[in-house]
Amino acid sequence: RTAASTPAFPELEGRHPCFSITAAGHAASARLHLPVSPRCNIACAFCRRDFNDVEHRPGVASRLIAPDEAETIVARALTLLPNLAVVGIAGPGDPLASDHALDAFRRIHARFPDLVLCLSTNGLRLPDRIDEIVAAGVATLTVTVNAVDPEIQARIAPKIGWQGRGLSGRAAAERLIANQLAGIAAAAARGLTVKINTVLIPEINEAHVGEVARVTAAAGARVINVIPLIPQGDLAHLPAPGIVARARARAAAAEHLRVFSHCARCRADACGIPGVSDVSAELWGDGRVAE
Ligand code: CLF
Ligand code: SF4
Repeated sequence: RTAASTPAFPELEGRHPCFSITAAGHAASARLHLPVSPRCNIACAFCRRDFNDVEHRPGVASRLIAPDEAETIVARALTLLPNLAVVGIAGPGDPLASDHALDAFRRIHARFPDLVLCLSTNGLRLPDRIDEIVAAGVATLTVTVNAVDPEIQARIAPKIGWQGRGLSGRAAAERLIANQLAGIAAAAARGLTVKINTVLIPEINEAHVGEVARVTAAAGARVINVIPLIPQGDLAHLPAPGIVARARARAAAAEHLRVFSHCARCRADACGIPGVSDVSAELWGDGRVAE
């Protein structure tokens, strides 16, 4: 076996579609996203959260669910998907900006201890919530880090809310990056497997992805997922990154971290194997068009 085909995480290969580096491992298990997190605490320029049944992208769900609905929905998903292995929370807002996600995870972990719990966050609240995250049973963590240079980051998320007040520009970027890196280190030290999601944004961070990988690897991340920008919101004027820019960014990242390359840019209420199968229309009962 070459290094490229050796699973990076033998304990997760075939048990987590987003931490399985091989295509076979990726397709062996399904994940459910619970759209339980109503708010966000930062303002990414490309973000456009919405509730609808038709768009297949992050930030979108048919409806918000309450934490006490989570167990019933997981039980129903298990009847639809015998290979369900992962329950993730990735929106529609940030899962650490309110208590809903950790409340839902605690309930699921108590009733279904064999499911892998997966949290995806912008990382602003990671350092101060890491104990709660571990106590809730979360095993895999994704932190979206789009820049480790405050000048670049300030163009991507110009504002954040921190400790009851708003920060903007360079001050916001410095706080976010510092918390992301401290949070990654704390999570890695507590035994979580940490993945980085980096949105590849033409003209802003396309030459910076290798540096993101280098710095986050040093902090304790194990794998990176380079996600092409969906041009929308305040970045609607930018092009989607082309195949050359994607390949270049992934090659630069690969110098420092394993690269996950099967990302399907999932909805916040997706259910199935990312990019392969989707039973969310049956699960949510909304007649939604499948992926
Ligand atoms: Fe969901 Fe994200 Fe966990 Fe996977 S999705 S919270 S790590 S269980 Fe996966 Fe979907 Fe890409 Fe996310 S394919 S958008 S990387
Ligand atoms: Fe949107 Fe996520 Fe950014 Fe919050 S962290 S603004 S939900 S993309």
